[in-house]
Order: sequence, then structure tokens, then C-alpha cells
Amino acid sequence: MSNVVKEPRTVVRKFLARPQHEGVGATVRRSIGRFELKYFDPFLVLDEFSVSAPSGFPDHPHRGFETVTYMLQGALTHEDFEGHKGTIEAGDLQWMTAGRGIVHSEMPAAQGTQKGLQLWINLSSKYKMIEPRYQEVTSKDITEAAKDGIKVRIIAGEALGIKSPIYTRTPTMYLDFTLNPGAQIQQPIPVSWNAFVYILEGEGIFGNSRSLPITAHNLLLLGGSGDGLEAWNKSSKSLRFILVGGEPLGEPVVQFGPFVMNSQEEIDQTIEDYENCTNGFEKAMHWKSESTTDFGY
Ligand code: FJE
Ligand code: FE
Repeated sequence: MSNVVKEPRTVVRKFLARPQHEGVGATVRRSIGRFELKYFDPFLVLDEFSVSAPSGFPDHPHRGFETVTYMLQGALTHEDFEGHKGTIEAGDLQWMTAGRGIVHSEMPAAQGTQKGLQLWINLSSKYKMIEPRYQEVTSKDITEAAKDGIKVRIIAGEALGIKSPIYTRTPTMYLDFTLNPGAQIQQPIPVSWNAFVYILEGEGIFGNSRSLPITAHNLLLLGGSGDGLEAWNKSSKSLRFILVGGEPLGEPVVQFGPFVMNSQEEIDQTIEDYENCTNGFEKAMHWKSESTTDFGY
């Protein structure tokens, strides 16, 4: 393989994401966004979620960032206050730019356990109040490339010379790699970007070929300033992981649950807007999702 990476990044920190309760009866393995790793600029949250009906994430708001939901198993129905509704299944992607405001529900759409990843990407101050936007891609339309025992699904950014059509308001790369036993990769990452790996299945060696293998549900922060990632599957099973990178915003972050702004004043204003249904939350006034169980009392 040609040397596309001159200065490979090393793994500087490792976090095992343990299950915790979120939403209503749902379970998430949270890596970014937990106490020890509150923010990894521009990333606010990475949750590997697991949810079965009737549990889920009923009606809730967002402002000031993007949510990227990538399904691994089962199906999830989302429904928002503008009447936008759809179901995403295993391999499908929803890239939602909440901007000035979205109120929505995210609920199981199938029997059994629905699994996936949800990443929250911060927006720069100049884009926090933009109009909400969705980019939805079904599994068959996600570009895949394969070479030398490597398969990569290109959700955002570029790999093996192929580009994703997803527009990232905050410049972001998001790649889903599967490596057969014996395979290795070299993947460029812009030098100034923050980047991490999250392992979904199997075990892999990252950054240094002599380091110990790392297993599923671990998040690896990749050290700054290198120009790419090197990884190896020296095991006898397949290895699946995501590699995500983003251009840091370098701005102050004030978060109150699902609202992420730059100052406390903006958060206070957001709470007021949400309570009064103003400045982007107008349609929240008389809205309730169809999936919300109405017990009639
Ligand atoms: C949220 C609690 C929440 N991780 N992963 C508080 F659970 C949520 C929330 C989610 C979520 C939804 C999906 Cl589909 C997957 C998730 C948290 O909806 F937004 C706040 N504020
Ligand atoms: Fe949400």
C-alpha cells in the first residue's frame, strides 16, 4: 500500500463507554458528553443507543447543533413539529441540522432492539440560528468502497478516493470501516482536525502496530497534528469501527441539555423561546408527536 499517511496519529486517551439510562427507558453507551469528556471540539455527544418499544426518546427540543443518527440494527421513526416524519433502518443515516430549533420524537419502529449511533456536532456561532435542515440517506445510497480486505462506508468526507454527498456545516469526516482479519488501513485526516475512533465489533490495533488490541465500545482520542490514522486487524474476526474527525470551532460552549449556545444569556433566551414558542419554536405551540401515548387524562 502506498504511504498516504506520513505522520500517523497516536491514541492519547481511551474511554470505555458503559451503559447508562437516557430518554424514557432507553440505554446509551455515552463516550463523548460524559463527565470525564464533556466536549471534544466540535463534538458534544457520542451515544451508542439501544432501545425497544415502548421506550424511546419522546418529544424534545434541540437548538444550536446537529444530530447525526446512524442505524446499526432495527428501525427508528422520527417525527417533528413541522410534520417531517420518516423511518430509518439499519445502515440508514439522518443528518439533522437543528439550527434555531427542532422539536421532535425518536421512537422504535420495529420489534426487538433498535441500535445505532447518535453524534452531536456543534455549530459555529454564525450558524447556530440557521433554518433547520435534514439530509437523509438510505443504506443503498451510502457510498461504499472496498480494497485489500477493507470496506468503508463513506458517511461524510472522503476515503479511498471517493467523496460523500453529505454537506457538513461544521467540516466533518465520518467513516465506517470494516477490516477483514489481516487487513490494515491508512486514512488521511486533516492535520488541524480533532479525530476519534469508536469500535463497534471485534478488536483492532490503532496508531502504533506494537500496541495492544482494543475492543468494542471503546472511544479512542487520536493525538493532534498527525496527518492520518493507521490501524490493523491482527485478529481472526472482522473489525468494525467508525473514524470521525472535525474542524474545531474554538468557541465558548454553554450547554443546557439539548440547547447548545455560546453564552449563558443565549441559553436563557433559548429557554424563554422554547417556553413561549418564539424565534423558531413557533410550531411547538400545539404540537405533540403521534408516537406520544395519550392516556387521555
Ligand atoms: C436528549 C436526553 C436524551 N441520545 N441517542 C436528553 F436522551 C436526549 C436524546 C438522545 C438520543 C436520541 C437518540 Cl434517537 C439516540 C440519543 C440522547 O434524545 F436530546 C436530551 N436532551
Ligand atoms: Fe433528538
